[in-house]
This record gives sequence, structure tokens and C-alpha cells, in this order.
Amino acid sequence: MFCYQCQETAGCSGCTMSGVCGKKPEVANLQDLLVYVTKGLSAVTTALRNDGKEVSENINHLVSVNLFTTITNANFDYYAISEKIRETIFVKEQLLGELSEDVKANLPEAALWTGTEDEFDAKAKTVGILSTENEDIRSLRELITYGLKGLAAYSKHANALIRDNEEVDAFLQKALADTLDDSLSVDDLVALTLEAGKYGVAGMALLDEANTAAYGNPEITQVNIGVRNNPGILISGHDLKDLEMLLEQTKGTGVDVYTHSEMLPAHYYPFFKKYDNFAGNYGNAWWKQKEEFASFNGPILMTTNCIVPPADSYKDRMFTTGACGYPGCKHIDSEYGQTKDFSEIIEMAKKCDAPTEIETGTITGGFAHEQVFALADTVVDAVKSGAIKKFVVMAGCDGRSKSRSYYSEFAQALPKDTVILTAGCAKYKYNKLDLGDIGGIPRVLDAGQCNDSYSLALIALKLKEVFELDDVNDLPIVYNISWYEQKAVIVLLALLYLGVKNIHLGPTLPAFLSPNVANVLVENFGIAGITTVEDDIKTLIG
Ligand code: FS2
Ligand code: SF4
Repeated sequence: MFCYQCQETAGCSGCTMSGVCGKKPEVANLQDLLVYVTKGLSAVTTALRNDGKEVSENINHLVSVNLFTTITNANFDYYAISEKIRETIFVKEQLLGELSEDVKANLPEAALWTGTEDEFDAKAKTVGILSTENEDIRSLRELITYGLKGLAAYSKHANALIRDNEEVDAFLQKALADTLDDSLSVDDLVALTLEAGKYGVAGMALLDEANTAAYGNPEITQVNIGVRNNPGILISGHDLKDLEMLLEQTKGTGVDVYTHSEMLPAHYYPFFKKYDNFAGNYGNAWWKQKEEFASFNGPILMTTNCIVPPADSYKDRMFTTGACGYPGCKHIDSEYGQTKDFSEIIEMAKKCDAPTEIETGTITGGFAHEQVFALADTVVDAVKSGAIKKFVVMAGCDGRSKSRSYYSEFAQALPKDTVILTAGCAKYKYNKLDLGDIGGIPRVLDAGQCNDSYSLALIALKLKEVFELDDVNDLPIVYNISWYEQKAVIVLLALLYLGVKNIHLGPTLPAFLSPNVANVLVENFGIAGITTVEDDIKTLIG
């Protein structure tokens, strides 16, 4: 195996024996094959579109789910991945029949390869990351592929709410196919990387529209972090449609529902407030789940990443749905638009003890675009009066490396006239610290999940308009972003597309950036790593 797609990759260079995330070599290899056949399918769908033919939503969904399946900590299930490869080859074979022999002759090998299950392992070993020899081409192909994985994840959530964007899907598949094209130069791939950022904005806008149309605009909300006496179900991940189905099915059963990690922002949506059994948020970011899932006592539903390989003490209480999976954990699913049957989880919950309390109090969030726009006058006045000197975007991911304590320390060391804008599970490094407020505006404004970084971009663009500036970089906003997995890659590419410069990215720069590709990002966009809290405060705040 060779995998270097996430921030925790072994030795900051690549996992080769087994994943730091817990991914076994045979699963890592099979994920490479799933990416390969999905790229092959995408070359076929791109050829069909070029030929004026339509590609069905089902196929677009298959491409997105396949990519999502290979995101860090999403799916560890060899047989589920193998099944997706089989399905993808089957669909691709059917579509190939719609293309002329001339067009087929120009397709890449991935589009034409077919094999049975007994051939998957051997083939997988030949199609991994290292099969691209030139390190800059490899770096750009992987940077693009990881961005597309993030885009696919956001599309998949929108698809669950019956929202599709054919333009986004067509780009995603064309760009996947382009990563197989040996005729593309480094410059071509750099241009494709930036184009991916443009579609990253479109993908996040699609999901934002889907979420807010279904559940209303997030509003300032205090979320309870203690527990009640009823048995509970803990729901983690990002899929709000899954939460809606779970809340509907648990109504009146005596079972409470708690959010975990990236599901916390669901509390900010008006729609979910009508459920009396929507009890609060339990725990912290994904990487603490071993202790927190054990003390929760009830069943856990993982709707997406990030899964930590479960301990035996709660493995039989952990369920998966959607793109994620773990061997030995029951997977519950349905077709798009159909209801998932969570009755088994609810029945299990009834027999479990109530959660053990691990903390008490509340946390405040809900500062997505409409809520911040509603406060625009107060915010603008605070900037004009000098009460707020700077906004610091600290969106992104949390993770288990000790070096990430930097982000808690950085948040605490910021001058009192700065406001943190956050989104994603990165927030858990500082959302329980008492950082106070500035004239009633909390110093940590949480917009929501990682995809809600879109809100932060809209807020920046709104401030640019209000202050009549030509360049978003002239705003008093600085960026100190933490990353872990591939959704952060599409968020980063989206920010670059919007013209944001001088983003600091940590705790380490991606291992998949070759020195030359890293230089392109440094020279054109001023991307930098992090150093010490003291020095970075000086650099960013002055
Ligand atoms: Fe956090 Fe994991 Fe949100 Fe990532 S819970 S690192 O999936 O996308 O953020
Ligand atoms: Fe290693 Fe990250 Fe890949 Fe897991 S996802 S195998 S930790 S690089």
C-alpha cells in the first residue's frame, strides 16, 4: 500500500505498512482500485457527454459515493469496497456499448479494464499513487483527486436532499478523467487544480442551498453538552438527512438523540428544534471517539467519516450508513429519496443505559451567512470603531496529533479585539474555552460543518462589499486553517479560487505536495505553514 492523502500520514510522507488511520493494506489497495475504475467510468461518461449524450443522475451518484468511500476514515470494509468496484465495472461496460469504436480506441486503459473479484487484489497493486512516476504530475493528480473527493462528499449530501447539479458532476468526472491523461502538462494540471476550486464553491453552494431549503437558515443557538436520563442514540458525521430520519423515527419512543463531532451544527437549524428528544451534543471531535463512544452507553450511527476503528466494548453498538462502513458493524441504507429503517438501532437503544455525563454546560453556534448578515450593522460598527481589529478564520479539521494543541494556544493567545470565524471539527480546539465577547459578539463564531466554510467565504465577500474594497485580501481577515482529510482540500482550493491569499495551513503541509507544486502555491498564493504561536500571532495579527 501507499497512501499519503491525509495530514496524519506516517512520518509526514506516506503510510506503507498500514494506515495510521487503521486502514489495512488490502483495504488501501482496493480503495486505489475503486478510484481507478471510477476514473475509468468518468472517462466514459465524459466521452458520452462530449458526444451529446445524457448521463443519468444514478451514475453521477455512483461516482460521488465511490470517491466519498475512499476519503480518510470513511470506509474500512473490504467487501463493501469490492462490491462497489464490481458495480462500477458493470455500469461502465454497459455505457461503453453506447460509444463508437473510434471513441473507445482513444479511451484510457482504466476505462477499458475489466476484471473479476479474484483479479482485484493483483490489479489494485498496479494502479496506486506511485504508478505515476513524475513526482510533480503525481502530486498534481493527487491534489486534484483529493479535492474531487471532497467535492464528491458535499455533492453526495446534497443528493441525499434530492439536489443535483449536472454541471458540477460533469466537471468532477471530466477532471477525474483528466488525471489519467498523460498528455497533460504540469501547467495544464495547475489550471485544472484552480478550476476544481471554482467547482468547489459551486458544490458547497449546492449543499448550502439544499440544507437551508430543507432545514432553514442556521441561527444563534446554545447547545447543551450535558446529558439527560433517557437512553440515547449518538449520531456522528455530516449527513443531515440521516439525522432527520432518525429524529422522525425516535419521536415518542423515550429515546433521546445526541449529536457528535461534525453533527453538532444540526442544532443550529430551526427545523430540528421541534424534536423534544433532540437532547444535545455529546463529546468532541472525531478522534476522541474511543473513550466517548464507550461512555455514551447507547448505539452510535456513523453517517460519514471520521470513523476510528472501534473498540470491542462498543463495536456491536456502532452502525454505519451511506458511504461509510466498518467490518463487523451493521450497515443500514436505502435508495436515494427512500427512508432508511433505523428501528434496529432504536430497539437497541431502549435496552441501553443512559449516557454517562462527561461534561456540562452549553456551547454557542449558528453563525452561518444569514445570521451574520442579520448582525452586519453591529459587526461593521465594531470594525469601524476599532472594537474588532481582525477576524481570524480558523476553519478546518481537528486531529489527534499533539502538535494540534497549537490551535488551542493560538486561540487563547489572540488579542481580545480579534474574532475567530470557524467551521468544521477544528472548532473543538477552542469552542469550549471562555474567550468572551466583543460588545455582545462572541469571539468564536461557528458557522457549522466543514462545508459551511462556504458561509465564511460569503461573509468575507459581504464585508468586502460593505467596506467598498476591490480585493478580498484588503479586509482585516487572516487565515490560519487546520486540515486533516480531503474535504479540507476542496475548501482550500475554493478559497484560492475566490482569490484569498496568504493562507496559513497546518499543522503540517500536505505530504502529497512535491517541492515544485508547493512552490507554485507559495509563489502564487502566499500559502505558508505554521511556526510557533508567538511568531504566528506576530505575522498574522501584527
Ligand atoms: Fe472532521 Fe472528519 Fe468535516 Fe472532516 S469529522 S476531519 O470528516 O470533514 O471535518
Ligand atoms: Fe495513512 Fe491517512 Fe492514508 Fe490513512 S488516509 S492510510 S492515515 S495517509
